[in-house]
Amino acid sequence: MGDDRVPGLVALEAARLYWGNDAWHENNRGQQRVLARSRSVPALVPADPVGHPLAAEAERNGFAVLDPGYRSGLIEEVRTGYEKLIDDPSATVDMGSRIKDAVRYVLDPAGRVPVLAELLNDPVLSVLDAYYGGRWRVQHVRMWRISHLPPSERAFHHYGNLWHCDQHPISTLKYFVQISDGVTAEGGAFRLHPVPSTRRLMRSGFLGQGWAKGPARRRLDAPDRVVPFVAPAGHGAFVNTTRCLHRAGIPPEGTTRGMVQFTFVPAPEARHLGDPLAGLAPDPNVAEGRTA
Ligand SMILES: O=C(O)CCC(=O)C(=O)O
Repeated sequence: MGDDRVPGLVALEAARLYWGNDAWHENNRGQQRVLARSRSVPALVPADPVGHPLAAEAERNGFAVLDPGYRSGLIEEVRTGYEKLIDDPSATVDMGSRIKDAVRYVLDPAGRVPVLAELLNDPVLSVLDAYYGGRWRVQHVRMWRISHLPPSERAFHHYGNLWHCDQHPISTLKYFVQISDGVTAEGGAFRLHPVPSTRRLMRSGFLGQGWAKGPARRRLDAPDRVVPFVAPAGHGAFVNTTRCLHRAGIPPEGTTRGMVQFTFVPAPEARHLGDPLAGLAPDPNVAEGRTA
């Protein structure tokens, strides 16, 4: 194992210094080209004016928070679907890496809760159209619940509770929809470092999965740098989880936090104007025996 790991770790350290994230070269430069090509000839002109500034913000800082103005009752319907399923063992899978039920995913949430499709309303679609020049597709939809972790478990990986960057291509964009009410920065809020702060941390001692030395160690949880997603239920956040260090907060004892997440990737053709979730297969990575 040692022989394989050394070049891997060297390449990863080089990516941290050069790109300021944990993705490999082809996932950075190659995907910059993909995005530049698809934006150069937009396939669709976003119908909603909210799209361009938020897409520009997502490009610059790696994230953009929006209130998509969902119709009255939509989030309650999503939450009803979530609450009906989340304690049903035949509809969920526990995927914690040490305490299995620390994180529980709904199997095929888009199929079981069809109202999730309405979360991709015009303002959301307009951000995606602006970001991808109209050429994108949904890779998967996830819905999960995270639970409290006792202090003795918090240094271990359970469900993205340690600071990390994903290793997806940098053209991947995720859209998180807050479905729990009362999420706080001290509690279970998802949180992130904007791209400029992530780059500084990567270049000043970030070592991976919550580990850091030197200046990065002091700065990882600095309240003036960390952006907590504390918007009320029904707000959304576009996040480039490859370019932004991020982690889940730990919900206070006796509480849990739910989330819906859509993952988007570039597509060769313009998106069709129908339901973007039509024909979407269940996510193969949400399955028994896998970990979050
Ligand atoms: O806030 C969470 O539940 C963790 C999300 C996360 O780390 C991810 O989607 O990569």
